[in-house]
This record gives sequence, structure tokens and C-alpha cells, in this order.
Amino acid sequence: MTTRTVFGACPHDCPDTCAMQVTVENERVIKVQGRADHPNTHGALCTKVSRYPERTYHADRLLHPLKRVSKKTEAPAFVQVSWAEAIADIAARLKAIRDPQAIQPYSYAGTMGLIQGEAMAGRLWNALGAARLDRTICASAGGAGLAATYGHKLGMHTRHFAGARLIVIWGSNSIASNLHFWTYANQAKRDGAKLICIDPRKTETADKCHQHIAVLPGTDGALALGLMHELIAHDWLDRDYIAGHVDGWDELRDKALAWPPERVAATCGITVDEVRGLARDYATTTPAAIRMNYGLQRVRGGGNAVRLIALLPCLTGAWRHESGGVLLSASGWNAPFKKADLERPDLLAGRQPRMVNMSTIGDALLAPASPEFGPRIEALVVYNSNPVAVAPESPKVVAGFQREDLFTVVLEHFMTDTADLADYVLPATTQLEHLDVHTSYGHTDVLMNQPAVAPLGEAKTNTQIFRELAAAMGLTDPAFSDSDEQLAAQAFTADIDMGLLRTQGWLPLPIPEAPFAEGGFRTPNGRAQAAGADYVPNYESAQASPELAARFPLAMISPPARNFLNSSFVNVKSLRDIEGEPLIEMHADDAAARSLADGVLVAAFNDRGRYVARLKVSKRARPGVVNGLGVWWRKLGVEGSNVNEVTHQRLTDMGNAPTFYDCLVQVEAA
Ligand SMILES: Nc1nc2c(c(=O)[nH]1)N[C@H]1C(S)=C(S)[C@@H](COP(=O)(O)OP(=O)(O)OC[C@H]3O[C@@H](n4cnc5c(=O)[nH]c(N)nc54)[C@H](O)[C@@H]3O)O[C@H]1N2
Ligand SMILES: Nc1nc2c(c(=O)[nH]1)N[C@H]1C(S)=C(S)[C@@H](COP(=O)(O)OP(=O)(O)OC[C@H]3O[C@@H](n4cnc5c(=O)[nH]c(N)nc54)[C@H](O)[C@@H]3O)O[C@H]1N2
Ligand SMILES: [Mo]
Repeated sequence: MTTRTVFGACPHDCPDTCAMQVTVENERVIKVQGRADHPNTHGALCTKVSRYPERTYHADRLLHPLKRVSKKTEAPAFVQVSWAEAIADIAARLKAIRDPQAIQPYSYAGTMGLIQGEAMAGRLWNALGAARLDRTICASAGGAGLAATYGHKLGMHTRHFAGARLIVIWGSNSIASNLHFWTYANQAKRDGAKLICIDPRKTETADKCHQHIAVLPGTDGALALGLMHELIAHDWLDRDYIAGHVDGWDELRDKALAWPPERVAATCGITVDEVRGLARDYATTTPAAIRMNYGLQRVRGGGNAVRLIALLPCLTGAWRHESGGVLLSASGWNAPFKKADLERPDLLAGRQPRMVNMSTIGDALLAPASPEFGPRIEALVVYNSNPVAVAPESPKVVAGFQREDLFTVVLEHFMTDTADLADYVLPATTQLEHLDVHTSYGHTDVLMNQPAVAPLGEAKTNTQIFRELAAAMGLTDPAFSDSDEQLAAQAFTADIDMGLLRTQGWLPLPIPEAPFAEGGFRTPNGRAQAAGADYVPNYESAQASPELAARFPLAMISPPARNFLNSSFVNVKSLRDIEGEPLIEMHADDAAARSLADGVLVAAFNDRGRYVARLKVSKRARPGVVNGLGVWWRKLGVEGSNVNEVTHQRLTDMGNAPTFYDCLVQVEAA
């Protein structure tokens, strides 16, 4: 028996980006563990990723190229074909499309790897002049909000939360989705810090905090303005910090003065004491740290909410301390990443293909050719994403994918809802089978993932599939000859010692400990920008659309399930068994008003669609809000539906992002 260990990196879309140690026995991975010597990972992986071998060796793993033989509206049927046939046919079909802008790539963060992500893919799309994709589905509202305020996506060090005396966990179920941050928060708690959770849902994280404030979805901006009102009323402002490092405070102060605690409480659906108490705690505890997460920006006013919250530590001067401030994303610190060297926008040679927003893919696939939109989408190449499950308003997404005249290629590990609607399904390698390099949006280290075993079956890396497609389409630029090793060597500036990264598996970036203690934001003038930030109510709220609210009185949010990662892992039985089945959590009062008993099948519906799930009458739901934990595969759900049946495609105030949690429904027995 031969046993070896290989250094890896968790590829998933998560702030933690863990350093992994992979144990291989007789050329089979038997175990993945968190590396004990990586500070942020501290020896522990989450439950889902510790099942990575089960996912990789899953009986349903795609191991051969498949070609569709059924109609798109019929039950999916495929036959196995050779790689040669698949590549030749796909290349011919793509080449036959006259306007390359009718070819639409669709990808997201199924792997966060810089190589298996957009490196070779970007080169192919740029050389062809294919349509571009606006990758907005997760974080672009908050990202735009942070950038407008600080000049970039920057925040505190995760590890410094351990030294805070107050931690506000705002729009984040850290125990489920950011476990390694929680370790630091827990350390602070043991040392006497107070933890407050702001979330419409009483999550497992809220259970472990000293206080839970259950705001209505999409009202965080109003709460932030209310806190500012109290900072002003009690003279809890750090005037020197504001004078030295903030632009636009006068304008913002006038807005905040219009939000006394009574108005905030009524808007957010909380008590006046909760508003006042939170303001007092935040203003009078040092150091005070805020962990925001993307949950609160999936609403119409998401970008502005992030702006307002990001301004709070500028008003109290919390940034003066390394354990004070705010963290939403730290990805802006990753300066050594040379994106353009990997993706090669120069291959566009001056062309500016149209940009399609991934969050409105349903509308885009159904759009006819027009002067504004350009050509109808004729081909779609999907990799690292499962849009039929995760994109909003899935009735339209499904209808788009069902177009018989659409040529769809899906690179996947599994027969997902999206792969079911493909013309070709191409088997891709997993993180255990390919090389990659990673940055993180939670911590600031870079990591390298070494392949642990050879590709399973006939699986190929994303990069190899795109190389072969480029060759078959007659593209001869040397950019298509780079190996994965060569791509990895191009990924970072000379600040990264690639030799050390290769042997050690991870490297820290030199980042200031208390980055804004003396201002120095990354805006043009170095000052945080407050002008223009304001509360924006949800599209679907009693405030903005009372008629809609009368017909569909319940707000529905669909936050991540702890044992899935978006729609990944839903097909891993041991994890699905923990989640049970698709659930809609509802408060007892709302259930009683509808004569619904715990455990019955219910439908959450609105004008867009109908999602069927098991009702769970639960203290995790506040009155007026139902929680549909996401994101189930439609075909593993009830009646082939998932929660995105009811979400809509309207976009956020900033960043053109989806508004998954800005959604009204009614619920009835199914
Ligand atoms: N286990 C697990 N981990 C994950 C993921 C997963 O699917 N499963 N997803 C990964 C991804 S893609 C991302 S982007 C990250 C971050 O992903 P996020 O989606 O930010 O995930 P969470 O931190 O779970 O938190 C969102 C929290 O925000 C709450 N929320 C919803 N609407 C509002 C609102 O209007 N205001 C406030 N204050 N709170 C609201 C939800 O109830 C939920 O508890 O996590 C990653 N980690
Ligand atoms: N209602 C609702 N919808 C949501 C959300 C929500 O909270 N509520 N969350 C949203 C968020 S935050 C996000 S980030 C998106 C995420 O949406 P996606 O980025 O689509 O994420 P996943 O659902 O995890 O699907 C990723 C797919 O990539 C595949 N994959 C992984 N690695 C590789 C690889 O190396 N090669 C190839 N070819 N394929 C690979 C996986 O098998 C998986 O099927 O979903 C969004 N949708
Ligand atoms: Mo995400």
C-alpha cells in the first residue's frame, strides 16, 4: 500500500478558503482535512467539504462526454460519445454562428480557482469575441457599496475579531457559511465580548449570540441611519476621525436626523429599545467590530445598506483599533493577482462585445434580437455554475434553456438541473484532480492546490477542454498552449514567491494590521465617501407596493442551507440526509392564521411561480417572514421546484445584482 499526502485548497465559494491536506492511498483519496498550520483553517474543515471524497467518487460522477438525444422539453436522454466527436461537433456548431456575440459563456464560482475559473476560458471568449458575462449573482451590490465608500473591497482582518469587545454579526449566518470566522468570534465571546446578530431569521448563529435583532428583510439601511441618529443625539461621534477622513458627513447627518428610533423601529419591525440599545452598545464599546455578509445586500437597496453600515465605524472612529471596523470582503487586498495576464482581454483586439447580466439570464435567453440587445443568444457554454437552479425566476430560466434552437454545452461533475437541459455535457475534473491557485475574500492568504489523483474516468480539466475547443476552432495564439503550471506561474506579481507557495501550499500577503487607523481609504482623495448613501426600500414591500403586499403578504428569504453550498452537495446523500427535505419555516402565528399544521406540504406562490416544500412551524421564522432554505436541485425537490420559482429578476440599486431576498409570497396547503 502506498500512502501520500498532498496540499490542497478548498475550491468553494466561501470566505474561508481553507488549506487542505489530502490523504491518498493506492491512488485513491481517502480523506481530506483542514491544515493545522494554516491560521485561518486551524485544522478544521466544515461538514460539507470533509465529505469531498464522497462527492468526488460519487456513483453519479460524470465520467464521459454525453450528447443529447431527446427534445429539450422531454425527459432528458443522452448517449455517450468520444471526446473527439464532442469537441469537433461543438467547435463546428460554435464556428457556424455568424456573430460571435451570440455565443454566451455562463460561469460563476463552482470553483473559486483562478486557473480552472476564467483563465483559459477567458482567453477563448476574448479571442472569439463572444458575449461577456456580468458576474453579479452573489456579491456585486455589496461590492459596489464598499467600493463607493472605501474605494475598494477592503475590510478588517478576520483574525482580529478575536480581540473585539463587541461583535455585530449583520446579515450573516456565520456558523453555517463562515465557520472559521465564527472561531474568532467565539474566542472574543469567551473573553467577555458581547455578540449581537441582526438577521430576519433566528439562525444557529443568532442562537449563540447574546442578542438577536430580527429585522424585516431589506430594512438594514434604515437601521443604520437610526444608529447614526442616536450617535448624533448622544454626541457619540468621533469628530476628529470624521473631520480627518470622511467626505459628505453633513449631507448624511441631515438624512440620519430624519430617522428617530420610533420611525426605524416601525420600518424594521423591531422595538424602539432594540434600536436604542444597539446604538448604545455600538457607540460605547471599544473595540467594536461588524461582520457583514452578503445576505443583507440581496435586496433592492443592498448597495446602499452596505454603504451605510460601512460608514458606521467611520463615525465612531472604530477603525482606530485593529479589532474595530467592518469586514464584508477582503478581496481588494489581493493586489498581486494579475487577472488580465490570465484572461487576456487584449485578445479582444479592440472589440467590445455586449455584456449580459448573469442574474437576468432568464430574460436574456428569451429576448429576441433587437438593436438594444443585439443578436438572439444562439449558444450557451456553462461551467462552474448551475443557473437553472440558482438564477432568479426559474420559470423563465427553464423556458430559455428549453429553446430547441439554443445550443447548450455544460461542463460539470454531475447531471445537475442545468446539465439536464444541455446538448452536450462534458465531464470536468474536481479539485482533487487538477492544479489551481486561490485568493480569498475572507482572509488574505494565497493558496495553491496540487492535484492529488489523476482525473477520474475520461474527465478533463476546464482548461484542457477550452484548449481543445480553441484548437478545433482554428485558434492558434500561443495563449492556448499554456499548461496549467504555466498559467499558475502567470497568476501573481513577483510579490508572491511561487517556489514557497508550491512547497508550503499557502502564503500570507503583507496587509496592514489596522488598515484605516489613520484614514487612508483607497478612494481618490483617501477619505471615506458618505454623500449619496440612503435607505432604499424593497421593491416588494408594503412601503413600495401596497397592492402586491395585500395579495402576497409574506416576505420570503432563501438563505443558504448549512450542509449545501448553494446548489453544490445537494446530491451528496449523507449531507442531504442531514438537511432532510426542502423546508419552508413559518412563525406559529402566520401558520395559525392560515390553518396550516407543522409538517404539511405547502406551496409558496406569487405571480411568477410556485414552490412546494414541507412546512416547518418554527421559532426560526419571525412573523411576516418565511424562510425557504436554499438552493435545492429542482429535480431533488418536491414537484420539480425550488425556491427560485418565486424570486424575481429585478436588480439592486448598485452593482446590478439579483434581489433574491426581496420577494413577496402567499403560502397555502399544497
Ligand atoms: N454552508 C454554506 N456556506 C456558504 C454558502 C452556502 O450555500 N452554504 N454560500 C457561500 C456563498 S456563495 C456566499 S456568497 C457566502 C455568504 O453567503 P450569505 O448568503 O451571506 O450567507 P450567510 O452568512 O449564511 O447569510 C445570510 C444571512 O442573511 C440573512 N438575511 C437575509 N435577508 C436579510 C436582510 O435583509 N437583512 C439582514 N440583516 N439579514 C438578512 C439570512 O437569514 C442569512 O442568515 O457564504 C458561502 N458559504
Ligand atoms: N434563492 C437563492 N438563490 C441563490 C442564492 C440564495 O441565497 N438564494 N445564492 C446566490 C449566490 S450567493 C451564489 S454565489 C449563486 C451560486 O451559484 P453557482 O455559482 O451556480 O453555484 P453552485 O450552485 O454551487 O453550482 C456550481 C456548479 O459548478 C460545478 N463545479 C464545481 N467545480 C467545478 C469545476 O472545476 N469545473 C466545472 N466544470 N464545474 C465545476 C458544481 O458541480 C456545481 O454544479 O447562487 C445564488 N442563488
Ligand atoms: Mo455567493
